[in-house]
Amino acid sequence: MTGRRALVVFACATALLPIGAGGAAAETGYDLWLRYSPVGDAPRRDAYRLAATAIVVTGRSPASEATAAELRRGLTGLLGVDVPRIERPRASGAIIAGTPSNSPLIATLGWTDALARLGEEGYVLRSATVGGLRATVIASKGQAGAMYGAFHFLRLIQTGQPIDPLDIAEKPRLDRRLLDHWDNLDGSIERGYAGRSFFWPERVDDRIRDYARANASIGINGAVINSVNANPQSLTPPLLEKSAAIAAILRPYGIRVYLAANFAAPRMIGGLATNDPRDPAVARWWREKADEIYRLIPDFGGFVVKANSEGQPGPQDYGRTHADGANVLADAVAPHGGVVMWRAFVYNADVDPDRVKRAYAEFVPLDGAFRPNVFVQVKNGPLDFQPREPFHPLFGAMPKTSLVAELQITQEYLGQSTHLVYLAPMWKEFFDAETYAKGPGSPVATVLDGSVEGKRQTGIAGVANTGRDANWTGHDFGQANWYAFGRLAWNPALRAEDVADEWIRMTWGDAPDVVTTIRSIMRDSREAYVRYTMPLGLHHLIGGDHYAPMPENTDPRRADWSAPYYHHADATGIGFDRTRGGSRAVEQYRAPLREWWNAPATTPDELLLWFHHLPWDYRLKSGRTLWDELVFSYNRGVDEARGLEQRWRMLRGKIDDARYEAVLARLQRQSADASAWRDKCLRYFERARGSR
Ligand code: GCV
Repeated sequence: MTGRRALVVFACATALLPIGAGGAAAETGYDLWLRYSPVGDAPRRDAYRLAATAIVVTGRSPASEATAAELRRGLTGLLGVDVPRIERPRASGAIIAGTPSNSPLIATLGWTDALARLGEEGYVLRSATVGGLRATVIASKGQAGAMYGAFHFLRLIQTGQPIDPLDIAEKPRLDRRLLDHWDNLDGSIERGYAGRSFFWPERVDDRIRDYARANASIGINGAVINSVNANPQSLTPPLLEKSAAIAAILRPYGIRVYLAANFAAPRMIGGLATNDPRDPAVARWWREKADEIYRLIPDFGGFVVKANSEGQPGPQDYGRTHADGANVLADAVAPHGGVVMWRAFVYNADVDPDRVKRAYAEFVPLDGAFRPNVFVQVKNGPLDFQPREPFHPLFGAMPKTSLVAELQITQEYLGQSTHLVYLAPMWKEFFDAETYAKGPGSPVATVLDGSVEGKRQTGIAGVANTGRDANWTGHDFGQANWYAFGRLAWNPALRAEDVADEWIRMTWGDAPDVVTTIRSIMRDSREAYVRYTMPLGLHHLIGGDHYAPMPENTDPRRADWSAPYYHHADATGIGFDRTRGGSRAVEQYRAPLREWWNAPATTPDELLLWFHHLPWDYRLKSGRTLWDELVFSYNRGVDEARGLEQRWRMLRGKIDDARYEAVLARLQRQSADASAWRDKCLRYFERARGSR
């Protein structure tokens, strides 16, 4: 990855195209938010140059080398002068980065105890006098923390912040911050919209290092490199060696490899007669497999498992529970410090009357039955990554079990890599949702970070949207969702607008009108998407490849893959009755939510049809009838989609033409799609309404 400036310095032309008509050098998007383009404001740049004259990283480990290289690349690109790496500060303005153990200068500062409190990944960024000279110290107990601090320092310059004086201390709120790649071993990607996998071509792909840099810059520390619909071959020796080669590239950047495991691997690749988790031969097989993996990948993170879900094998095939299944793998990796992330995305082989109740029903009774190194991995909502869902009722309902939240960065149900939808507001809605697990003041974020239930192991996983497309994510704005996921995984309390602001300045430049316009587009995009696709709590009005509107879709394979299963639109009304008079799904939430959501009047409009089947003439808080409100929402969404496109057009000539045109083309398609969604859904519902 090279910034515009770095093109000159490092003579590497991967990311830039010839100058376009707009005057700005065209960009491919490959550099993501690490473009390091020169600071334009001369007085500010001069101040930065005085405060950053040289880099002092004395460590020689691969992690230290990577940190030093990034500082050099970043500072040289941003400041437009060579910022050399030296052994000792000779003048003021040294950037000293490292740990007390690999930097004698940092060791003498007396910060060791304070750094220990911030942990291996926490860091301080502080202006200090070192050997009588003014310097900036980036210090951590661990090498990963020093690297995160270096990226933070670069981000300050990238976003135009002051760097002298500095006194910043940070540590992540969640321990395991993973990207889950649904990458298949044949190089295809399930729900991938940005080209093929860079993990599973024949040879180890060069871009993995740049992927690692990008992840380290936002604090991602784990990657599940194969799909949860796991091919058992991933656990065979040749592919484990390939995983080990990938792990070696990721390791200096503080990223551990995890693998999705197929529960039937003992039979399918081990030649055993059973996969029964209570069978000693099965337990031995998993132990030996774990030992083999750790010989190749000493810092292997662990297994992610999708079991008894969508046709995947699992412990229930043998009359055992999810805890039995998770524990046999957990025991295998425990001696090596590994973990198991056991997914709660389950729904019955026989279709339930209300599919969203299934995970809670299966997992709550198992609270306390999982080994300490098991996480139960729970999607943000109880259905499946819809544009809007209530939070999953398992959050706050398993106090004795470590939970990992699974978010989806790839926009399977949100316009894929064609629609511009900034997902941070949706994730914030999830983090901030009150669970009432311990009364008021127990939002999902406090369940996740362990504070509300006293949990020590924490984590979050995002289903990645990356592929081999030049710009990694297909849509240039898909990058924003990757970025925002990492930043919010580090600290769920960050504001979506602030994260957007950072990303825009680093990715598109800091001209005020560019920042303001893009920020407003991003801010409005998710709600617009909800309005023109599935407003008022509607969900799953879709089928096929999960892109186009299909409210009529009836899937012969399963009723709960159909749209009418969820919307129940007919002459009497529309919506899924999940109240006590209906499926009783409200009972899975704590009081007072279950009371509020049991009655339409106390259910927020955004979730109305998730919880209620209401007559068409039901009157909403707006004073409009339900039908009129639906029409109003769809029309408003269409107008807003057009508004995104119109605002983008104001940026012509202000950003590089290549990315301008690429985004414009997608926004045009998005406007057209928004109208198609409205027209199809309203026509369908109108017919249902009239079928009295
Ligand atoms: C990996 C949804 C997706 C599937 C995905 C599944 C899951 O159903 O459509 O592609 O499979 O979720 O999360 O396991």
